[in-house]
Amino acid sequence: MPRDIEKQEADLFELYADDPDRADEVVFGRVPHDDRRGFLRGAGLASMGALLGAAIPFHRNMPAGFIPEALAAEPVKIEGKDGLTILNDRPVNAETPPHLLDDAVTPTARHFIRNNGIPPEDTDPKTWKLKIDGLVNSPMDLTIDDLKQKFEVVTHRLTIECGGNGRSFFDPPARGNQWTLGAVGCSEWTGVRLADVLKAAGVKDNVVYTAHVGADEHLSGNPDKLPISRGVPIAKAMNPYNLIAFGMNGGALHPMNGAPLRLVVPGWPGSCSQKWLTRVWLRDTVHDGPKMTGSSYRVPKYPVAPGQKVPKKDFEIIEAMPVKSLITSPKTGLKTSDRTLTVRGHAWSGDNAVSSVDVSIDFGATWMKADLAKPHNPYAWQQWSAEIKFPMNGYYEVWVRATDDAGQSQPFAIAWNPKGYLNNSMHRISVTVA
Ligand SMILES: Nc1nc2c(c(=O)[nH]1)N[C@H]1C(S)=C(S)[C@@H](COP(=O)(O)O)O[C@H]1N2
Ligand SMILES: [Mo]
Repeated sequence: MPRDIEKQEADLFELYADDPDRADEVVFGRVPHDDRRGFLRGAGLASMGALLGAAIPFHRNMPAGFIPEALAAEPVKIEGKDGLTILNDRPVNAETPPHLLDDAVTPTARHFIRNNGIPPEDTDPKTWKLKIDGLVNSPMDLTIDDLKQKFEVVTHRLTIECGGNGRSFFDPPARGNQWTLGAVGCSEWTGVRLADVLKAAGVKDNVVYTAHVGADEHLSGNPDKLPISRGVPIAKAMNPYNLIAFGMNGGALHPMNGAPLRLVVPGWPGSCSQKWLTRVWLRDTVHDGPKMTGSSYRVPKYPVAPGQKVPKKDFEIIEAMPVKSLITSPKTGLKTSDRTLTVRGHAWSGDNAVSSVDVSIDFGATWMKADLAKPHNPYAWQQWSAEIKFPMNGYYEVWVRATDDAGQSQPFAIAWNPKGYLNNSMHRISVTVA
């Protein structure tokens, strides 16, 4: 058994959450390159027992590959969410199909969910506390009312994209949530500027990095473990578009999107935007909390071939997200008798703005410019549209490619990396004209 799997065995709960197939393999001992699974015995039986919290008297009657009801995914309906595709229910992870992301401002019901742990139960905004500490002149303990009274309240449209969006297209595959296209959204967030709060606390000269802490629980239930705690270099933290947000689209934050308080650090991997925020800690070193080190939210410093093994020391932390675009209308698979078609969607690029969007209906041989709107504010995704004329009936693909103001454009092929991050290859849809 490879060593990394052995290590994972220690935390089967996490493995079931992260990669049910692999967990299944560990427990049932599937024969490699074979769909038959072994019987539940030995280490597999012990692991399953540990997972269920009890011995299994009739385990001999359990069919091979059987997932006990206690672990089986129940049909999930997430209150206040609509049309999302659920990738995992412990922890909850759900993405939005592209055609449901058509609005310039992503409705709360359509904003994706990426959870690494179990959201807190007590989320009363009246008693919620945020601590600002570490290398500051005056550490602060703030309620949400304090934030509203002491600092300017602002509203911005801010794009949040998970670093692993697009992972499902990796070949060889990468472990983790198999996001397709919809781990991205641009809601309208209301809050106070992180920079204003940090300035009020007095940032010491030797601060290098922030460290973000939330109130969600580690999947193991161990209260001493955080599911995730990431941070950003202090220069990025002071960007005026980072918000400590208590409002989403004119209402409250959705419980799965961090209610009652979260960070929104747009342009960088969504993981920087700590939900259920309880603490921002300033440090004189690059933060080393859970999911900051190893290969989490890190990519090789140099291009690697698909499947290539990369030593951990050659990974670097992902900073700005790459230029990307989506076709949100029509939905892929359109059958139409009309030779004229309007296609539209959004485009965004990390810390940059998008300067042009092009579409192709001939597999990239020729491109035409789409109309592109300016961002509503920095870090808001930009709307584009194009009117296409198909020369004759038949099967077409519409491809879209955005270019940002730094001259960076989207590739067709995926720049493969071991954990499946930063897939900004072009989005395409199929259209049949008949
Ligand atoms: N406390 C906490 N904050 C978190 C996470 C989490 O698991 N716990 N997930 C992060 C990741 S990986 C992403 S992509 C974004 C997703 O934000 P959303 O769920 O509101 O869409 O939240 C980030 N903030
Ligand atoms: Mo993420």
